[in-house]
Amino acid sequence: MAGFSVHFKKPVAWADSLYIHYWQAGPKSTSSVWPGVPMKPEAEGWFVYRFNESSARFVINDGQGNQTGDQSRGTDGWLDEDCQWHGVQPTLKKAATKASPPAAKPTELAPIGKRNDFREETIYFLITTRFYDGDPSNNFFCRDRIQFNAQGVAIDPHWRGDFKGLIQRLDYIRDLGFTAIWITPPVENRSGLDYHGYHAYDWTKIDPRLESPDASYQDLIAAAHAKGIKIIQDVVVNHSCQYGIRGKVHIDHLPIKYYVPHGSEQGRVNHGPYQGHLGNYAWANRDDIDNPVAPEWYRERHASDPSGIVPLVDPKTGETLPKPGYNPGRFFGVDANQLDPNWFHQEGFICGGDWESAHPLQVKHLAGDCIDLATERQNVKDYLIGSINRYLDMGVDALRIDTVKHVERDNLLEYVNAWKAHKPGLFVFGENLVKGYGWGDMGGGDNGPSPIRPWWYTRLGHDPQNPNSGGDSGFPQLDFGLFSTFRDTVSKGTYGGTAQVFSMDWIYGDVTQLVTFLQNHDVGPDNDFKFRFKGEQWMAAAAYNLIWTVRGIPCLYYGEEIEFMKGAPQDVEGEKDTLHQTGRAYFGEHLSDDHLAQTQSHPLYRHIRRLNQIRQAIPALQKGRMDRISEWGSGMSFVRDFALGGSYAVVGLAMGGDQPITVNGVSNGVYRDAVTGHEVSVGHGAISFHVKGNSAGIYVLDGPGKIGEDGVYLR
Ligand SMILES: [Ca+2]
Ligand SMILES: [Ca+2]
Repeated sequence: MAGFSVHFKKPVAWADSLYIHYWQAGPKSTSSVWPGVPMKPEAEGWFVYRFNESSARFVINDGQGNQTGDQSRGTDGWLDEDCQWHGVQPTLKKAATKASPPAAKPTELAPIGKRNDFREETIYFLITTRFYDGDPSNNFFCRDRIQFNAQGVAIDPHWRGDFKGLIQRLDYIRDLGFTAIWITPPVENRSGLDYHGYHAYDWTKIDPRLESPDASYQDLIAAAHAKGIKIIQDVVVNHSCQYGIRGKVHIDHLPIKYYVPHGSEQGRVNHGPYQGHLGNYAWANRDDIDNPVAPEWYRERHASDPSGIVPLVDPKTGETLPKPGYNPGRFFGVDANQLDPNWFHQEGFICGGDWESAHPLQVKHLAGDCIDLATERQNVKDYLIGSINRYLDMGVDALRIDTVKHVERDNLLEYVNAWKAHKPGLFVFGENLVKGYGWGDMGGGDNGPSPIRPWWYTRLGHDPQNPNSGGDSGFPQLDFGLFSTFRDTVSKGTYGGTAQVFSMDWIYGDVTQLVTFLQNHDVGPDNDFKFRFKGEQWMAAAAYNLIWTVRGIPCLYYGEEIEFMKGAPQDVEGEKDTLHQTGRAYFGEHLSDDHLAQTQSHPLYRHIRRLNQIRQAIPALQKGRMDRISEWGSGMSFVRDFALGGSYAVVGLAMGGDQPITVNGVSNGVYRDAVTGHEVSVGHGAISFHVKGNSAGIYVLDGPGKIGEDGVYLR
């Protein structure tokens, strides 16, 4: 009889119904529609589906975010919880053979499919290429900013960390207590400096410099889900790279392999790994643009003349190449007057005065390698929305949208809402970078108008002076307002001024969904807003106490837990800087088997780990409204009240020295401090307690008592 049966042992954390989504099934290559067809339950947690075809490719999923990697099969088989195939049904595993969790047990997590409110998560943000290298064979230098050692050998490839390395260090992130990972855009990029992913060339493909044969994007998603970790994909809607979009639109350039600087000749300049040319050094024909919609002459040269020496006539000027000193703009620049209007805006590049004005900010090109897409056109929407839908189908749990203020709000919400419609319950947040409170027309010394400010994107109204003219848009933002105040508060060893920012919380659609942070790959809380946190360690600890207890979803930037590259510029500054001098340096050495224990013993690592444990256990810290806020520089207190979830906590924070805390007007009952375990009975609406310097008091009504172990700061 034709056909075969697929049996699958459902992991305990998965939902109770399973589906099998298949494609390339049998000679007619039939496929199912996501999430596929239901599987039939068998005994002892097994499920079965019988194919009538001779073979098929498929994934098994629970329709709620858990799924296997891609499978291929043509005979009966049993796939166990570890995704190992067996020809006959394997006997039950003994519990003892399961891998044991690292040192201290991470907080018990509900299965991903049951975690439908993103406020329950905390986020670890990393630049995939700079985190951990699991496969040196996919390493790749960018064309710019190459670091050479004393012998003149290129070292520290920009594309270095990868999915394989990230999979190998998921336990590290989980041990630190994070339940979601925000990764930089994984789609294929093209630029002289594209290791971070923000110069997309093909949204439909994962960049091959991130993947390995046994560590695809799908493998990463599956491995993260198996550990209860959600994946947040970073998405750029606003712009493409300067070469256009593969298969859709080409931007006119000369092949870079014909570029010869003034005073030199072809092959003579030391370009390190790009010696003799400036294209893709790993490809025999040494040119990185393989766009099928490029003109015939370009494609012909892409496939021939590897060294760039056969004379080529520039079709635009009639000049013959290679020619030393010939206009670098023809190789590295973009002619804004020649762009295809079906795909790109036609109003040139952003200049000085445009930064605080909505229209130019939203239709002009951000930079030479960020070309502004015509995001209001249907073909652009279809392409971008459809491309990202595929990753949502693969199991991506949330999206982070880049350069939000460069796309008009209602236009951007079309994208956000389309993705949410495709995957109901999807969490999507945005990056609207502002240095300052960012209240726009609502005051606060802001030079810019509301329609380019974070709060505007969290709302639906159209009155820039009345946030309540519209409800919640469902598109929360990174909290740059709170971040900006850190320059004058925690960076100076005080909470003084923090209450000011919370007094305007009402302008946001839902302030509890903002994503809060101390720093990220672009900014830090210092006078110039551009360095990794420079302050004392205790200041950072006090900052995390604040971020983990006030409203919002905490997000940590990779390495903060060990003060990695403390004080370094977040990005390259001078003409000659390379990544190892910046906050984007490679982190992997701290994650090697030899150094892991040392990394995990850092006081801030222990501190953040405990804050995650505490927040994880107290719903009021995740979702409660903030009330009774009081702040006096060296201390701060407030209530977090999550009435719907029956969770209520009084928080006191102390910076520098010890602080006595008293909060009036609180609920009566027995409170227990999650930090010290200290118990207080309140009968007349006032609670008083003592907090040690740089620690926190987190007094939870009917609380569970002390959570985690004391450290240098929380004690
Ligand atoms: Ca690698
Ligand atoms: Ca734009």
